[in-house]
Amino acid sequence: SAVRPRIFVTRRLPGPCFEKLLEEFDAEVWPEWQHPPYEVLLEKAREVDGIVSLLSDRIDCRLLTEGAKGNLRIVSQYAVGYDNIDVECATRNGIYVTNTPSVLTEATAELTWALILATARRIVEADAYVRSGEWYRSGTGWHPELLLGMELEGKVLGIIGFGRIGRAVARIGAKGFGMKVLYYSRRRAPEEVEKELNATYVPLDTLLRESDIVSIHTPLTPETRYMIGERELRLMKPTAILVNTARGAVVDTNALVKALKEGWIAGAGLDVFEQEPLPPDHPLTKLPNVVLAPHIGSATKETRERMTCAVLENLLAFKKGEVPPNLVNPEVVEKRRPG
Ligand code: 8YV
Repeated sequence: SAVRPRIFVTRRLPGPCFEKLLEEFDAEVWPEWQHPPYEVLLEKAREVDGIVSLLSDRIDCRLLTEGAKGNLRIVSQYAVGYDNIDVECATRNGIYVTNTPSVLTEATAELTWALILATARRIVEADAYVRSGEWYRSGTGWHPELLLGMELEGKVLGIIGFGRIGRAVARIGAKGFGMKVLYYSRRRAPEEVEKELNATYVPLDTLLRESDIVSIHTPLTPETRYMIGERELRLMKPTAILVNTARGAVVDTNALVKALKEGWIAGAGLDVFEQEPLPPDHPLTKLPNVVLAPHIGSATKETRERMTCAVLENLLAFKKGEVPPNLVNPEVVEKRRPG
């Protein structure tokens, strides 16, 4: 087709689908790894038909409204989460918002387990102990109480948010470690799913009281913001571990620091933070019972390449005048109907 829609792409993306994207669209790619300043994004929004965005790009109502006065009709997000986008405002302005679900489910579940295992078995402390020469110099060598952790086999796994990722994490816990799964979610899962995953739907407080591992897999919404605060952390077992690979602001970070310092819980594995990047002097970086990662849940070569293909597929459907496969605001379809 002759018409190549104009798109602004806020970062170069990995994999062969990116080459295809450059062929199919009149694309301008922001050349730096640092996200474009808001003013640049705003200016581009006025000029293009579509934007390819990341979580660090603020797609607010001002930008969407300005864009809609021009030709902006799609925001294709390179992520499953889209809390950086004012979706309701996009809908009002007849703009499609799409994401990249499904392709990153296993990668995120695997990273979740990496954090659970690393926290439970104190892998970061262990690595530092060996590397620093402290083991060599200790004078004790191996001893029966060196770096004792928590066993997972047969323990209780609490999953908050039982969508694709939450269920994948549950499956590994149930099948791999014989864990009993408790979950809390907006909606109850079908009975077959519960049966297959050895999972029981419980109120949030019950989950917090009874779980040995609590893992968060909700999107960030007004309902989930600060869902886990001081009250919730105090309900958890002192031996329990909290893991977050979803969004930092689901947890009240100050309350979490207090919980870890004062021993209300035993440890935490964190891939996401209220403030990203996490400043190096943040209290979380001073705690030995915490394992930290720089938001790498979906960061496998395979997944990141598939995410690029998902972005492309959404844009290609838009180009053909079809409804994109991963539309997050289906209400917009009505709005866009001519006449
Ligand atoms: C992305 C993520 O890497 O998909 C998500 O919601 O958080 C990650 O997969 C990140 O959001 C970059 O856009």
